[in-house]
Amino acid sequence: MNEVFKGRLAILGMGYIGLPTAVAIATRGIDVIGVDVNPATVAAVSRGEVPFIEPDLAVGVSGAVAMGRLTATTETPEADAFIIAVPTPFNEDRTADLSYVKAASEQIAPKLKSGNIVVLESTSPPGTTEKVAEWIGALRPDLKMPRDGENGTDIFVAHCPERVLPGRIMIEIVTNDRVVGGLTPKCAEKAASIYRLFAQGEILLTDAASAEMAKLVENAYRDVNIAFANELSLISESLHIDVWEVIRLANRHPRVSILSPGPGVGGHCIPVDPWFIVSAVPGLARLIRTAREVNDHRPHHVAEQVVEKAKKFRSPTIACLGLTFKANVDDVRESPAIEVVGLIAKALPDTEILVCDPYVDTIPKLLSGYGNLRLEGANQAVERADIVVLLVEHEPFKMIKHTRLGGKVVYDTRGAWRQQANV
Ligand code: SAJ
Repeated sequence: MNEVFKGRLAILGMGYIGLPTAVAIATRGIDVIGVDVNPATVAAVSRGEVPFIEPDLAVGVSGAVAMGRLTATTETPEADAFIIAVPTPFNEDRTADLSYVKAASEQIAPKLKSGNIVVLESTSPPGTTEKVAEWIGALRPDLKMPRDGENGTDIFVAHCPERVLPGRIMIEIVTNDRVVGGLTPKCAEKAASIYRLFAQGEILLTDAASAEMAKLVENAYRDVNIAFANELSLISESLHIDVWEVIRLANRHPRVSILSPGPGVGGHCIPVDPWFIVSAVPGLARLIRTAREVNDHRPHHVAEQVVEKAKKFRSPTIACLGLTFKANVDDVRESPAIEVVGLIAKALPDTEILVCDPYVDTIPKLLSGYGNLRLEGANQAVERADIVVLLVEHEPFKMIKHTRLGGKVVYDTRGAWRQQANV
């Protein structure tokens, strides 16, 4: 009981989750081998560099590599434990695309020895951890894989969903509670021994399917709550009431805590994970589906509002502030801000649109087809614009003085400037 892992550990996927996890474990004195299919990522990690921005990660990676505890390779090595931290995007029909998880399981299979631990961290629909064991078992009939109600196994397979918030990953990876769901109780216990190395939060042991579902539920919960705020925004707009004031007041009730409306819900998790629940039980997940639809509609609504405002000008210049999926990160995956900009650019092909983001230095691929878009510094863009649309509340944008917005039409989709003045 309360065993702590010793040995060599391989992590498949050197992305937003795999790399911070590698650092957390390597800095506890364990040899960690990071595996990635992308040679550029492997080269960057081997140099002690991080191919994306996340506070405090760069210093962690360079330290772990300098200590010789973290190495990276494209070839899956032999190890005592394997963590799978690869993406689980969705297919066109919004079912989970498990091809990366399957590929990782099949890469691990030939390297396994009796007593090894395999942990799936990727967010996955219920039943995926069991599939990992099946995929491995199919390639390694010589190994006994864990089965419910059966004693003894050669390989311990478990799910430990990542739960860290981009922008706070290096803090939350240590402080968050961890849910560890095993295919058998012994699998959960073995997998927990890895997280005991660095987790200061509680480690909650359960079965694999409950762990899979708990993770999906966490993100669906947030999605439903953001949808509520977004719906309030629509309702307030039509009633000519300030939604931010309504939320501020309602949130003074001891049991009310409404989230913030915005231009939509982005990132690689919240717009994706609730669909894994919907696709598992389409007839039952009505609220979860509706929340997804409400949030997916937001960029369209925001773009329509901007187009309406533009009609009041003969030849307006529009500044769109923010391209990433949320504030203070450089991640543009599933970014509603990009969708809004694209919709405006399409609807107003003759209008000059200036886009700015301190974390983005080239026009994202999704927007490259629009000739009326230009990347610009925020100061110049605000200066030149007739209409200023705040899409992401990055810190530097929040600092823009309201006096500089005077005389312009301002559309603050995040409510970030309303504390300054009634803009
Ligand atoms: N958003 C709003 N209004 C809000 C809060 C967020 O519009 O009040 C928007 C954001 O701007 C962004 C999107 O929602 O576009 C998602 O941002 P987020 O900060 O809520 O979440 P993520 O995607 O960065 O991280 C989430 C987290 N899940 C929960 O908080 C339940 C994180 O803990 C998970 O580990 C992560 O998903 C994941 O990887 O699953």
